[in-house]
Amino acid sequence: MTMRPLIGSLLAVALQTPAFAQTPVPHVAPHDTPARDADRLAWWRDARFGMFIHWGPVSLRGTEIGWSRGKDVPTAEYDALYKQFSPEKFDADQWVSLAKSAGMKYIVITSKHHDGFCLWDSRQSDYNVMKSPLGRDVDRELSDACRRAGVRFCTYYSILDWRDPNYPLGEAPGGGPKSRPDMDLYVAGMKGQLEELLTRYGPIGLVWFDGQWEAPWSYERGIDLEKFVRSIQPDTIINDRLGPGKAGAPPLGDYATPEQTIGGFNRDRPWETCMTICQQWAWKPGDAMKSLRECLHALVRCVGGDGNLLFNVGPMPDGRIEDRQADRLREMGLWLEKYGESVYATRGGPYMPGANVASTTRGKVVYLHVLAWPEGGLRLPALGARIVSSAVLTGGEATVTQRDDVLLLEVPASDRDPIDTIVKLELDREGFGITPIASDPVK
Ligand code: JFZ
Repeated sequence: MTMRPLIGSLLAVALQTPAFAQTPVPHVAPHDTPARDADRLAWWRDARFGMFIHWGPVSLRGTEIGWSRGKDVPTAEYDALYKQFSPEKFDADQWVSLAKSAGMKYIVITSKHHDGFCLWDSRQSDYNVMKSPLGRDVDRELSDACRRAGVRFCTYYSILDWRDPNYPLGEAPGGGPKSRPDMDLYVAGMKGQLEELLTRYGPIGLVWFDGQWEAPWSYERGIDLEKFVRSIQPDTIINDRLGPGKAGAPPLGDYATPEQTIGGFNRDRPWETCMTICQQWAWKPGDAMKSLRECLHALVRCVGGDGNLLFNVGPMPDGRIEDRQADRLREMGLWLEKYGESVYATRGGPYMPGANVASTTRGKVVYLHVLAWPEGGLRLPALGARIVSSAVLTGGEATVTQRDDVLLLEVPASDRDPIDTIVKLELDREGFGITPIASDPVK
């Protein structure tokens, strides 16, 4: 079963005529004015923290989605898993409730990963969840649950498709080039699927493209895809994985996507680290899971760098998110309930993340996140602003002095939080206006 191209292309194939003239997609500049771009990203910048969900029939095997096809799991076996996919405990409201209790403001689900399986009722391809024993539209239920809860629904979509015969490449030993690929038909089918996702599931917060790196795809195709998405939902945010980069050409999409690593401090190009709470993107029994310290430090270092964190869970084959992952997320949510003012709707800096410190700012407030304490207290380069007052959000007292060009921060050991001591500084000016400062300790 391959993706059915748009009707026009089918007619063209049937009539052996040049591709049937599709309704021209209105030209929409991929990047509007900077103000328009900033407006589109505003909710996302303030949100700072999202849930990534990698799920599909592969959860039945506990191996990696897409990448284990034709490797850990023989291709034919992998592609037949959907016939056993019956996650009877799938409850979208439970997933959304967990995301909210974690303090996550948006959810991105793998509507279609590299293996081509669709988690929605796609008319373009029968290889979809409606043909599995579950027989329910996961994107429908999740998007509705998100809307009920005030969480943004977002979709991951893989440009490559190692299963679809029209996509030239496959990812499997011996699965190499397909016998009769047709990229034009493939792209027509892809646009048909994106049109389904962008017209039937309400406002889409963002489209998280992926699978843009293989030879059949190009920067130019990425530009075309960005225009296509914007022509349907101009307010949808799009990440940078629309296509490979191109020397001398502007980056694609609205933001960069460092993967499994904290992005560098950058206030100009928006960015979001995507990271797994365990090791694997899709569920794996017994997979090593990050400690609360690792999870919170990832979040604080992202926001301190003026970026977002898209944190991934992999639901089990029965549809549940395993308890230990859910518990870790709830621990993060409890921390955010107490200290979220130092994360949400802040910008990174003025101290750039370093070994011991990250910082965020909003208005005339700067939040110092002290993640480790050097001997003798913390000595940072001076802020170049007067400190009107200070308080330790995590409890206790701090002594903050600025002399010459050194800011000295002392908090008694008994008042230091083992994960993150947050010191709130009120300044005499906007923190965002202070030139970013390296936070390496000053002698
Ligand atoms: C991609 C996916 O392949 C991965 O499964 C997951 O969805 C992640 C969020 O995004 O990660 C990649 C992308 C490219 C390579 C490896 C992993 N690569 O080129 O080797």
